Amino acid sequence: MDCIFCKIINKEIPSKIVYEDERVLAILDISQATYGHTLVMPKTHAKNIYEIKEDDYLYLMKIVKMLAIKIKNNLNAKGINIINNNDIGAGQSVMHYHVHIVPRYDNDDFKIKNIDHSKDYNLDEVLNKINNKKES
Ligand code: DGP
Repeated sequence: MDCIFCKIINKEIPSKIVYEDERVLAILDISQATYGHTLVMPKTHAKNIYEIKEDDYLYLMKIVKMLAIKIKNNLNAKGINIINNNDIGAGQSVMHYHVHIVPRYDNDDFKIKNIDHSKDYNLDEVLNKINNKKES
């Protein structure tokens, strides 16, 4: 399979390994958006959150929690963002499920833009659509 993360998992491509066990690999992200930016991925290939087996997902998130605490403490981060992009439309560029652990520091230049659109939407309509209910 032509998957760059599978090649990293199989050690065909080198990486800086933060953590490894039989089910999960965590490596330093090549981009280092912030100091210590880490990617956590399942060893069994799955494209995204829709495809990953629930059991693999739950195990992986346990490791994400453990590493988030370790990274925050040992790198003296001010905080941690946990990010997972699914589909090109959400910014996913590598089609092997992964979670970004992004440690945050003062003036680190990392941005998540969140604009308040609450006045633009009917929240009951949103709820009905999410739950596939007809409007009353
Ligand atoms: P995303 O856009 O959520 O699919 O994130 C993919 C990330 O993978 C991106 O931050 C850069 C990182 N990345 C891509 N190729 C490599 C690689 O060969 N090695 C490492 N360590 N990271 C990579």
